[in-house]
Amino acid sequence: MKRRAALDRFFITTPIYYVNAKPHLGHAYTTIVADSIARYHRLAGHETFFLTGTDEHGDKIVEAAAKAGSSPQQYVDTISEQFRSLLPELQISNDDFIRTTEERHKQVVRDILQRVYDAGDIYLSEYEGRYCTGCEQFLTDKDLDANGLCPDHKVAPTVIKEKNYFFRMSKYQDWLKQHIQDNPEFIRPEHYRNEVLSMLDMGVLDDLCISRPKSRLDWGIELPFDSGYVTYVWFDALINYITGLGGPDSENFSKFWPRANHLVAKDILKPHAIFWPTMLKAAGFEPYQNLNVHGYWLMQDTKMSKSLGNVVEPLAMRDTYGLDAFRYFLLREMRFGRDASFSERALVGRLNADLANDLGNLFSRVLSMTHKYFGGEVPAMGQRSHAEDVEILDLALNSFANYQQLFPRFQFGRALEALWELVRGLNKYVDVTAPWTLFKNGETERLAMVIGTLLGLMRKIALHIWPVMPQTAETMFAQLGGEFDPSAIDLGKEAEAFGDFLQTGTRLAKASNLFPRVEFKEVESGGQAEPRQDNPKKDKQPKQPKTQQPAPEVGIAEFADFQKLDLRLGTVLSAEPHPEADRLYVVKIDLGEPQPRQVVAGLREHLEVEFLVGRQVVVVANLAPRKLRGVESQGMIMAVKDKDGLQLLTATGLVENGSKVS
Ligand code: ME8
Repeated sequence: MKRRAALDRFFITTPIYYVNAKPHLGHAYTTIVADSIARYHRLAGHETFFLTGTDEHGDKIVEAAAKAGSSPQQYVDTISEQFRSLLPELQISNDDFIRTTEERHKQVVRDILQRVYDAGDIYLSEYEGRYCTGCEQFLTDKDLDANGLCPDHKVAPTVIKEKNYFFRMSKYQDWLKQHIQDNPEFIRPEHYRNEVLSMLDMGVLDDLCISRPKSRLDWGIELPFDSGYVTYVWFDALINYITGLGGPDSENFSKFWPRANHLVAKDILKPHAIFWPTMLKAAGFEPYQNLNVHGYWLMQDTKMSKSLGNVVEPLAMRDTYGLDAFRYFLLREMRFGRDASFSERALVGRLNADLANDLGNLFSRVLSMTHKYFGGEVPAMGQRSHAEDVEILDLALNSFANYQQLFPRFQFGRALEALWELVRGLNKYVDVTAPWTLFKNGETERLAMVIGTLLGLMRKIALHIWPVMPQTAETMFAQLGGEFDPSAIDLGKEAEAFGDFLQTGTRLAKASNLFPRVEFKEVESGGQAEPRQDNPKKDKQPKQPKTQQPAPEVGIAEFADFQKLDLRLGTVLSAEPHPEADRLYVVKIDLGEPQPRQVVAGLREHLEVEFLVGRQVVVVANLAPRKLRGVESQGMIMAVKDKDGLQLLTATGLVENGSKVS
């Protein structure tokens, strides 16, 4: 096979994930997006480097290791391996996997710290601030919610006062603002760029505390200029993007850095959009090319996160629905940059509509017709004489052009939609040209034209979906009698020149059902899909969240109706998981009565035990007792929900337990 010369280069990174819990769908999503974009660039002929890895220093890791009863090193080795071993399971084609505890990384961090120190941009000072271990960041008033808690982790930050080293980040504020203004694509999509610009407009950027005294934390990279301190985990972690290329003096760094594309979710916008470019500038490097920011996968309106525990297991999804269907769904369903709710029902819907009906059907019907009418060989095509043949080529030209415009700009949903216009167009083309009638009427030349056009365009569809569904694309290529060799393909040319349809006489494989339909069954706890027939691991099916019921109509409540309600404040004493229902807690509340009240509450997907215990909540105290999955509930905790998740109702200050709401 002839190889193309590399026309361009591309460097894509995922965040390096904290090893304080095992990977979930959120991590899988970012990594699958990075993989798809890396594959796309490889097909486009670009020399591509794809880096992922794990972030292994900091308080958060030390805490998690202590909880697990291991040493930090043992702990990070175990969890990092869980992240690494997930990659082949999801067909991730990364070129390297970086761990921040590796020696190669420690050296690069020290080298860069020294450069910034020598440039005079690091100084020692006393500092007092509020630190959130979950975020591994000091938080300001603006960062906290109305209750003074970290909005992501729902905990009050710890006040810390100590002498530390600081990076003169404020010095680069004007430069950064100018850089963002001059480079509209530097942070994308645009609303995140605007968010960063308004952060920069809000006031003077604080200098960044970049050290931790060893007396408090010694799990980190020692500062090269003071052995009493280790490096702040974010300063250490961001530098992985340079270590992964081989360090600042490596050939790969000079080759790939100008095309560096970071991919992150909005939770880590600030470190990537503000800390990182200013650190690079101070160390004497160019900024990265683009920061690509996506939204959150939500579970019932709450961010899916390891600290909240409301996570979906990527491997369970793969086992139930097949890897490519899962990958396709993630890219098709989330509008890049916006939040999306994860639902297995929607996944099943997509699988059946787009994959089984549209794509799978096209392949199986065209392949079986080729076998029936031409003995399974690609027929010789004559002249294109009919309007519908020209129209379908026009549609194909448009569809591929749109796809190639949108995909590299991270607009995956729209890119796939553009491709599916062609898939659906080809199914229609089959219906309109009716090959079975052409066969019956002996119109062999016309039949060859129709089948040849279909096969040729199906091959092009297969190669365009390879970035998202590599296994499926390779199977399709095999069915079309060829082998998929990404290095021999020039995606740009494929979209314009249609002279390279399948070679006459190529033998095709027998048609097989690429995507069997999946039934979605309503069960008590929501819905569950019947697994694919080829799935050996049925027992791994995850539970589906309950679908939302329509809100009951709200009528007028007379004052007397309201008076019937006995709402009281009480402190949560304990919250235990319900033995029979994984969404419920059995909560004990001090309502100022001789005995604590027992309330069964559906808060488990939203709030942690640590968050609940000690908190004052509003309880409907005169609700008739009832049993929920076998456990008696003597009231109801009041909560409120919006797009950002669920919050508990409480008073603005502490009140005596049992106080009545009026
Ligand atoms: O922040 N929806 O690591 P992390 C979408 N170590 N994506 C999600 C998600 C969700 N609900 N939950 C997690 C860190 N992610 C640092 C990064 S980089 C120099 C250091 C994905 O383990 C998403 O990519 O908390 C998010 O940015 C990342 O996991 C956070 O991973």
